[in-house]
Parts: sequence; C-alpha cells; structure tokens
Amino acid sequence: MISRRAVLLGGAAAGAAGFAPSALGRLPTSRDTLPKSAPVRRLALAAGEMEAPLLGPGKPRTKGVCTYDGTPFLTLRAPVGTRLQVDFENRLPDPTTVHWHGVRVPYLSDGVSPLTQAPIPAGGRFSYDVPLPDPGFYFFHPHCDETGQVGRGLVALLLVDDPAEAKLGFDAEHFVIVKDWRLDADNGRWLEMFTDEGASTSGTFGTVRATNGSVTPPRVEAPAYGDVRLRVIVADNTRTIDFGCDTEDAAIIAIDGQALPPLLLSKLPDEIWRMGPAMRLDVHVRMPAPGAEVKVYDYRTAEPYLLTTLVAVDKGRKKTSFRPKALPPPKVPQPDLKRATRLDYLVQTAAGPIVTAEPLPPDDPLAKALIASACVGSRTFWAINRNSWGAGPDLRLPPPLMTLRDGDSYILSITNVTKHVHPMHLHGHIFRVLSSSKKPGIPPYLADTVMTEPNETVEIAFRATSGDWVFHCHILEHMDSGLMGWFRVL
Ligand SMILES: [Cu+2]
Repeated sequence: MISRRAVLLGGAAAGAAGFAPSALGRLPTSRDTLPKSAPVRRLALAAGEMEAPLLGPGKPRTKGVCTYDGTPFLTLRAPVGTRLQVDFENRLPDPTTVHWHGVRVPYLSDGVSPLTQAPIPAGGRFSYDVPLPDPGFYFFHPHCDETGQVGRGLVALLLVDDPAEAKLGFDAEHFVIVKDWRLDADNGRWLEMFTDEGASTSGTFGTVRATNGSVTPPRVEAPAYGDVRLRVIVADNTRTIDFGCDTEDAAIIAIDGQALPPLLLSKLPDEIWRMGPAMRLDVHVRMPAPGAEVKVYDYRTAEPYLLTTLVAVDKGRKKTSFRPKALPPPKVPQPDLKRATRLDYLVQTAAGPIVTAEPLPPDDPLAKALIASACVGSRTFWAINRNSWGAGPDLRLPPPLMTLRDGDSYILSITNVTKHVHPMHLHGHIFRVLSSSKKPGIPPYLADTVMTEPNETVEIAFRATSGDWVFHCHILEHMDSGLMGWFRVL
C-alpha cells in the first residue's frame, strides 16, 4: 500500500535528505532526563504490515494492517527510571519514525521528521534513546504519515510502572483502546484515510467502531467487590469520546499517565470526561456484586456506544465502601507561575497555505529536509497564529512559534476560534492545565494533550526543556493539513 503523500511527492520521497543542522542558528542541547547510571534495557522493535480479521470472524480479512513486532497494540512495560535503548527497524514499505508520546525524551529521540530526524526509509534503522523518568501510561506511534500509518493500526502502549503503586492493591487491570477501522465492509479493504472533507472539518471517521481492535465490545471478568484499574486511551485518528460508566463507584486517578487527587466521575459535569485522540485516563472502578456488570460507554454519540463490559465474578471478597485509591503524586518539573511568560495562540482555519512570518530560507537544511521528507500533508486547512505547517506545493517549514529559554516557565493561552474540537499536544513536556473557559471548577491537573472546544480558551503552563518541540492538534488529518507549529528551546 502506497501512502497518499508518497504518491503526491513522487520521486522526492525516495531521495529523502539526511537530517542536517538548521541555519536558524545554534541547535538546542538534547537534554537527558535520567542519570547516566540509570539501568538500560535494550530492545529490538520493528514496524511492519500483516493481515488481520478486523471486520470480525467470518468476514473478509484485511491486508496492510500496521503493527509493531507483529502484535496489534503491542504493550511494552518497564519500571520507572529505566532507559530503553530501542533498535528500531522499518519493515513497512514507506518511510516512518517513532514518537514516544508524553515521554520526556531527549529531543533527538522525539521522532518528528524532519524536525528532529530524517524519515527512516523502508528497510532502514534508527536507534532511539528513551529514558523513562516519570511513571504512567504512555504510547508510541509514527510521526511521519501518521494519518495513514496510525489509521491502519500503528500504535503501541508504553506502561512505566512505579513499584510504589503495588501496595495500592488493585485486583485487575484492563485496557480500553478506542480505535476505529476505516474499511470497506464488503471486502475488508482500507478506505482513504485522508479526505479533504474530513480534514477540513472534524476529521475522517472510521467506518467500523472497535475496542482493543475488536468490533465486538470486549467482556472481561474482575473480582466482585474488587478494584479494577482501567487504562483508557483514544488511539484513533479522529474520534473524540465522552468517557463514562454506569456505576457511581468510579474515579479518574490519572490523566495522560499523571496522577491527580481522585476525581469521582459522578461529580463531573454530565458525569463524563471528554477525550480526544492521544488522551489517556487511568480510572479506578469498584466492582459490584457477583454476576453484576459495569458497562463502560462513549456517551458522545446519539446512542451511547458500549466500549467494554466488566463482569463481576465471585472470588470471596466482601463488600466495603468505595474509597478511590490515590496514586503517588508526579515528580515532573513544575512551572513557576509567578515568573512565567505568557504567550497567546489562536487555533484557526486557513483558506490556503499560510506562512505570514518569515519562512526559513529555501536553502536552509531544515527547509530542504522538509521538502524531501514525505512527512507532510498535501493540503492546508488550519493554522496557529496565522502560520501553517508546510504542505502540498507550499513545502516551507514555518519559523518557530517562539524561541523559549531552557528552564524558564511559560503560560500558553490557547483559543480555539474554529467550529471543531482540537486536542492540542505539546512534545517533550508534561504541562499543567491551569484553566478552561468552558470547564470551570476542574482543579489544575497535569497532561500532555489538552482538549480545546470551539470558542474555548485553555491555559497551560510548563517549564521549558531544551530542544525543538512541535505543538499540534492530535486529530491527525488536522496536523497533516497545517495545524502544527514548533518551539525552539535554547
Ligand atoms: Cu484539530
């Protein structure tokens, strides 16, 4: 299967230029987030294609399903403080990269082509240095033709375990991976993942809904009156869900892997938490009596969509009152709000390619790498402060949104002036969500991706870490059609 952009760019893709330092001036330091003495775990990882029965049993099978290590939604686990040394091999027919979403890696391992590395050609290899300084629920995916490759399944989970959590005594852990499939229901073949109509509006949705890859919502068992840790992720290109369940005994204990004082779902407005692409939740659910069930739903659709059913089985436990378990507080660097610099950004629509700020000169190595990279989209529909990421015939890398200072604190005020939701993700940082003009009353929390609704302003704060870091919408067609900028932190 040849990606849309590879076709559009023709031979240019084949000659992908090596990554070269930018003419913008000095490059940032690629900062390590673990001591050199940290234990190292070396692992081989390969992206490739396979065939799978995505439409369900007895239906035509689908070719060109993209996975890591031949395992749909591969799950890696390691203790906090470990350094993963990943020897990655690209067995896909197209260029790819690996981005470690939410993990504070040195920026040269951030996997953003062409900003931090050249695309890895078919058959190519790349070595990633992935320190794991913070416990939590992360994931990884390509940052080159995301719409096509993630659309066909190229997403894996990364769980960074904190040994201190063992004493919390969860009885079971279950995953809810929200990822639809965009298939022709008659023959199981892939449909076009990027459409102009979708990319310019709320995104191109899958044709079949699925949880954990299955079109039949999973039914899983857990001990009656026991404690379940649900790990929920929206791994879809497009879909936003309103996560909720049909029990009062459920509390959010982490957002994007970062612990927070438990938030009872029943106390939230509409008793739901809205999650766009890339967002994760850890939810503590107390199971009911033997034989009873807890149903987990997406309430955003007209008819609530059943994501998963938890079935209580008798394991001899007695009923006790529900007290949500608090995870150990995160230790990520915190912003100094009193000294923070405030920056305002508008998320906008664009009628066509827009770069109002001075673009990089065409002979800038970074600009050249972008043009040759095959890692950009073909159309421009979106912008941040009137600057769009390069696309189509206007393959210019925009200048940084701003050059920041390593160690300084910043407050970004992000206002969505479009008619669609945009989950905004900042690479390389775990930020504090300070406020939202549409969701008053939610206490500040840590995250790596924050939802912005139409006409909503959200404020996030972080302490900047040296590197070149993109800031983009995680509706993948949006980022592929302009909704991405970058910060240089020196
Ligand atoms: Cu968006």
